[in-house]
Formats: sequence, C-alpha cells, structure tokens
Amino acid sequence: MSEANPSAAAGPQGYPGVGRVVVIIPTYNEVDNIRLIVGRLRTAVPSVDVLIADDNSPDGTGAISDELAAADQHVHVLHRPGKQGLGAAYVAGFGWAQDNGYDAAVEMDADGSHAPEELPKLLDALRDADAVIGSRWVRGGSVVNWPVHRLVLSRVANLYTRLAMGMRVRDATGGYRAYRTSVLQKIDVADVTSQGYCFQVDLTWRTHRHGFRITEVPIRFAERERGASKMTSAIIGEALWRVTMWGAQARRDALLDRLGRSSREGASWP
Ligand SMILES: Nc1nc2c(ncn2[C@@H]2O[C@H](COP(=O)(O)OP(=O)(O)OP(=O)(O)O)[C@@H](O)[C@H]2O)c(=O)[nH]1
Ligand SMILES: [Mg+2]
Repeated sequence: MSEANPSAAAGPQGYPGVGRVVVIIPTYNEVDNIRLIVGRLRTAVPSVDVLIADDNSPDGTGAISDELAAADQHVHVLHRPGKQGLGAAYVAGFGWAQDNGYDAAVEMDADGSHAPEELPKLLDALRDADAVIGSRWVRGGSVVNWPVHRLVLSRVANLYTRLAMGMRVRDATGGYRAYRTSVLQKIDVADVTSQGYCFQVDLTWRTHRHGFRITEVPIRFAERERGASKMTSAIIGEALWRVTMWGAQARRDALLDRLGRSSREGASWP
C-alpha cells in the first residue's frame, strides 16, 4: 500500500464550521468515471481534499488517479494491492484520514450515483451532528433510473433493517455519508470487516449504539451511467445474515438488561 502526503492541502480553514474534510472515493475499474467525479467534486467544493482508494484496478484507474494527484495537491491516492471489497477500502481510507489529522471523512462512490454538488448539504448538517447520511428514503430524497427490482430491494432492505434493529434511520444502506473522525475512532472503525451494503449498516449500527447523533439529509441518487456495478448476491446475503444477527443480539441484550434490572429492584424490596 502506498500513500501520498496530504501536506496542508485542505487549506488552513477547511470547510466552514466542520474543519478539514477528506472525501474518500473507493475505486475498482472506474476508468470511465474517475476523472469526471474528481473534477466535479473539486469544482463543487474546492475546500475539501480527495482520497482515491484504488484496489489495483486492472483497467488503469490507479494510474489516472496518480495523474490527478500530480496535477492537484488536494487529490491523494491510496494504492492497495488487490480487490478486497468496498468496506476494506473505506477502513483503510478512514485510517488515512485519522492519521493525517482530518476532522471529517466523507464516503462517495466513483460512479456518479452520489452528486458532489450535494456535498455542501451533508457538510452543513454535520455542524450539528456526528454523522450525516445522504438519504434516498426521507422526504425530498429520490432515486433516478433504477429498475423496479433495485427499488424494491433497497426499500425492503431498509424496512427489514429498521424492524430487525430498532433504528429510526431510513436509509441505513446508503453509501453517501459524512462522519466526524472522532466518531470513527470511538466506534473502532478499524475493526469493521463487513463489506458492501453491510458495511454501511454496520457503521450506522455502531454509531447509533454509541449514542451519536445521526442526521439524514435528502439526496438525489442516480444509477451509474458508465462502468459495471460490483454488487453481487453474496453482498446481499451478507447484509441479510448480519442484520438478523445484530437485531437478535440487541433484543437479547435488552431482555437481559430488563431481567437484571428487575432482579436488582426485587433484591432491594423488603
Ligand atoms: N477499492 C475498491 N472499491 C470498490 C470495490 N468494490 C466496489 N468499489 C467501488 O465502490 C463504489 C461503489 O461500487 P458499485 O459497483 O457502484 O456498487 P454499488 O454502488 O454498491 O452498486 P450499484 O448500486 O449497482 O452501483 C464504486 O466507486 C466502486 O468502484 C473494491 O473491492 N475495492
Ligand atoms: Mg454504484
């Protein structure tokens, strides 16, 4: 793994009211998208830095990323040895953000599904929150160009997650997010092994369980126009299994807590 040096590129002030921000873009075979998304991001919010976390994409995304970094001191590249999944790329990116003194780290896909022009909305909300989720499923949120089966999958997955885990978050699988790095530290993000959608649910769950403030802001999510999706049935299976386990554990903990409390209260009776 090689790392670029961010120096003081985020500027002395960073994003007003938030501080130094790095947007992490994980990439695997995004040769048709990477220039476009980085260009849009740098234009939309010039005060934030960018970290491309590339898993040695065979299509040469890493080399283009190096060119972008050479031309702009706000752009950095984390070269990873091979495809290890979206979650592992983010964990490495978050570690890099923490090591380099950033105040906040943002998750953004390379495929254009997450509009860089909407980033100020997320960062503005982070002033009064610990984590912000760009949400498709709150009032004002939307999804563009998704086939019906993807819409149904996302709605059902989020409904199931809400019911199984008892969280009020409406888009726990969404991948356009901003976290304060102090939160990432507290929730032990370096230990997270979940991948794909499950990675997003895992982080939401940890953040929720630690009592941090999670805010959802509406976003317009657009289906990718170029390149291929990396979503697989294994990613969906992992999310289903883990969400069910976490929900069951939470219910067990709540039950044990209630039993412990009532036996303590019982013991104090005359
Ligand atoms: N570094 C790295 N990035 C990945 C990996 N898998 C996916 N990505 C990136 O993660 C982002 C999201 O991946 P997508 O293929 O769009 O998957 P998705 O958004 O969950 O699925 P769709 O909704 O079908 O687009 C993109 O920027 C991908 O290039 C991986 O194994 N390693
Ligand atoms: Mg995508």
